[in-house]
Amino acid sequence: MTTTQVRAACPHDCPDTCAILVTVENGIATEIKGDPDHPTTAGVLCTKVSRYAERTYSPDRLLYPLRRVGAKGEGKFERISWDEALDTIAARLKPLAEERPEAILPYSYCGTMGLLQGESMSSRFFNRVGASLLDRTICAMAGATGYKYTIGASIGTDMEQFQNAKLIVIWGGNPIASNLHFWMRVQEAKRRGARLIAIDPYRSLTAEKCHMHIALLPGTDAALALGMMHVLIAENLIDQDYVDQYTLGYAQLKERAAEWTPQRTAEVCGITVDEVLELARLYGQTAKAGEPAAIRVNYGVQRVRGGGMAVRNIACLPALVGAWRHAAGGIQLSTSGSFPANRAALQRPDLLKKLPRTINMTTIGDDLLRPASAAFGPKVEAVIVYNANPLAIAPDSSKVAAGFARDDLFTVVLEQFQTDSVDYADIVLPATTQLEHTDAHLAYGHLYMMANNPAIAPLGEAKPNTEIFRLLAQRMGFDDPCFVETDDELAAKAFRTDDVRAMHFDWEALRRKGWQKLNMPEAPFACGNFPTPSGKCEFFSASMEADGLDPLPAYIENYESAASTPDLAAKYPLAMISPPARNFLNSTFVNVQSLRATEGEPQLDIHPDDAATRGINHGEMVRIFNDRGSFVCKARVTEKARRGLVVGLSIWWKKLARDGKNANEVTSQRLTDMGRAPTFYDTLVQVEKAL
Ligand SMILES: Nc1nc2c(c(=O)[nH]1)N[C@H]1C(S)=C(S)[C@@H](COP(=O)(O)OP(=O)(O)OC[C@H]3O[C@@H](n4cnc5c(=O)[nH]c(N)nc54)[C@H](O)[C@@H]3O)O[C@H]1N2
Ligand SMILES: Nc1nc2c(c(=O)[nH]1)N[C@H]1C(S)=C(S)[C@@H](COP(=O)(O)OP(=O)(O)OC[C@H]3O[C@@H](n4cnc5c(=O)[nH]c(N)nc54)[C@H](O)[C@@H]3O)O[C@H]1N2
Ligand code: SF4
Ligand SMILES: [Mo]
Repeated sequence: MTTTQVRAACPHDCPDTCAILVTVENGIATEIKGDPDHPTTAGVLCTKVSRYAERTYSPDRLLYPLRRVGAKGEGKFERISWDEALDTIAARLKPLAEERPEAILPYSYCGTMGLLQGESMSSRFFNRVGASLLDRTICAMAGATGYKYTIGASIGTDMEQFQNAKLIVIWGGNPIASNLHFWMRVQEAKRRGARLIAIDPYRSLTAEKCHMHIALLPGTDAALALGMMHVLIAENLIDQDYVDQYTLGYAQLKERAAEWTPQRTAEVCGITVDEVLELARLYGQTAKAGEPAAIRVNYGVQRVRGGGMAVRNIACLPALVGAWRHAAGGIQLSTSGSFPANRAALQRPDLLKKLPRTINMTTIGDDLLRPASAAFGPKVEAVIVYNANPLAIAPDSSKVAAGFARDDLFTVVLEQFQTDSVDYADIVLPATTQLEHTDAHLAYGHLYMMANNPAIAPLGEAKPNTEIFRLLAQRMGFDDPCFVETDDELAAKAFRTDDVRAMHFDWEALRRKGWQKLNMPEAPFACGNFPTPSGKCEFFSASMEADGLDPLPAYIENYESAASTPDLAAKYPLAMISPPARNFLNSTFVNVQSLRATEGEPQLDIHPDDAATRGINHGEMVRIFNDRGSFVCKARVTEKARRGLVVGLSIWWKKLARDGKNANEVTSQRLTDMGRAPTFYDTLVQVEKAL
């Protein structure tokens, strides 16, 4: 018997990007555990990825190319050979590529976060074709844009510093579910005496464990941050020296914040004046005492109309109180901007002969149904889906399904499992999992470059995405040398060694060690040096003004709320949010039996008062609906949901739900104030007993 241990990295869309050790016995992966030496992983994997072997060896894996034999959506397929699959695809794509390449659309997101199996060979392929570009907005673009206007880039407090903070504000995040290794640091901080505050409309697993929980109305975070600024300024809790040296626009900010009295803030946010005061004072006084005050803002705040502005306002706070002076102070939204990934070398945008149109992945529902026009260009005639499950995860799902059901649309899906999206494919190509392919990773919660070595041979006839696009390029007759580069050759280009942060990057060394920290200062903005146009933290942003936005922190109401749309709220009085369930990763893992068993079935948390007025008892089936659609699930009557709020933890596979639907039946395709991103948590609904 031969036993080896292989160094791997978790591929999932999770800020923690864990370092993994895979035990392989006679070619079979028998154990998957966290690397005890990797500082943020610390030997711990979440429940989901501890089951990665169960997922990889699942009898449900797609192992052979398939051709659809039933109707679109029905999910009936027959096995075909790779040659036949590739020839069929090339035959459909070639004439389009010659005549109207923009009729071809890639649809991909972060099924894997790998730099190779994500966007490398695939982007080269679509760039060479001249296909429509995809605006990858579905997750983080609103917040990233608001943060960029203010701070300059997605750079923030190092996860490894948080245990030294004296106050930690967890703002619109549920790290116990979605950022476990950060939560481990928070626990350590708590043991050392730190206070924890959660700002979340829902009493999440995390909010439950904090000292203070502010359950504001969804989409009102921008107002809460303005109210905090008001109190900080009025009570002289700001760091005038930091403000003078390293920020821009304080005088205007002061005027703006003056409008946000604690009374007005409390009213808009649906909380008490005391809560506003206590939050601002705890934050300001911690910083004033020379202690580190840290904010972990997460993407939960930015899935509403004013999501970009909300993150921007929150990102102003650390500069106002000088929290950046400490390595353990400041704020983290994402650390991805610290990584000098060499996307140009991997993706080769120079292969584009001219700049094609861009289609926003958030509005895929409408865009698949759009006819050709001068403004839009050709209708979409072929979609190649990889690393994504649009049928389950995109908003306004009935439109998405109608789009993918089009008989004249040619759909190819590269997948590991028969997801809701696979059911609509004409051709299905089996993809390898992280145990079967090579990859290089950055992270968005820590600062380590990561390597993933293949632990086992590909199962069945599955192939890595890179290899599939190499083969497709060959079939299309693309003879550019970049289409024969191997995965190791790609990985060797993953990071830019001309950037001081990654100058020590060497793929051979990285793949042996598994991980390597970037060269980054401990406290990135202790002395200013913000990567903004002014080099300062921009309370006033000329770039925002140029982009037609309010240049100062502002509050933008939800598209749908009792305050902004009272008529709609009369019909649909409950605000619905659908944040991640702990045992799933977006829609990944929903088909893993043991994890689905833990989640039970799709549920909706509803406040006892809201349940009582509708005659709904705990455990009964309910129907959630609005003008866009409806879905059914089981009611969980609980005070975790504040009055007026319902919470459906997500993202369920539609076909595994009783009525074949999920929460995205009722979400809308409307976009955020900036970043062209989705507004999943800006949704009014009504709930009734299901018959
Ligand atoms: N287990 C697990 N982990 C995951 C994921 C998963 O699906 N499952 N998904 C991954 C991905 S892709 C992402 S983007 C991250 C997402 O993880 P987070 O960034 O943590 O964001 P969300 O999960 O969308 O929401 C987190 C919290 O925000 C709250 N929230 C909703 N609306 C508002 C609001 O208007 N204001 C405030 N203050 N809070 C609000 C929700 O109630 C929820 O408790 O997690 C990643 N990690
Ligand atoms: N209602 C509601 N909707 C949401 C959200 C929400 O909070 N509420 N969250 C949104 C957010 S934050 C995000 S990031 C998106 C996530 O949306 P997606 O990125 O589409 O995420 P998943 O649903 O996990 O689908 C990823 C798919 O990629 C596949 N995959 C994994 N690795 C590979 C590989 O190497 N090759 C190939 N070919 N396939 C692979 C997996 O099997 C999986 O089916 O969903 C969004 N949708
Ligand atoms: S999903 Fe997140 S917490 Fe779980 S193993 Fe992967 S990186 Fe770590
Ligand atoms: Mo996401």
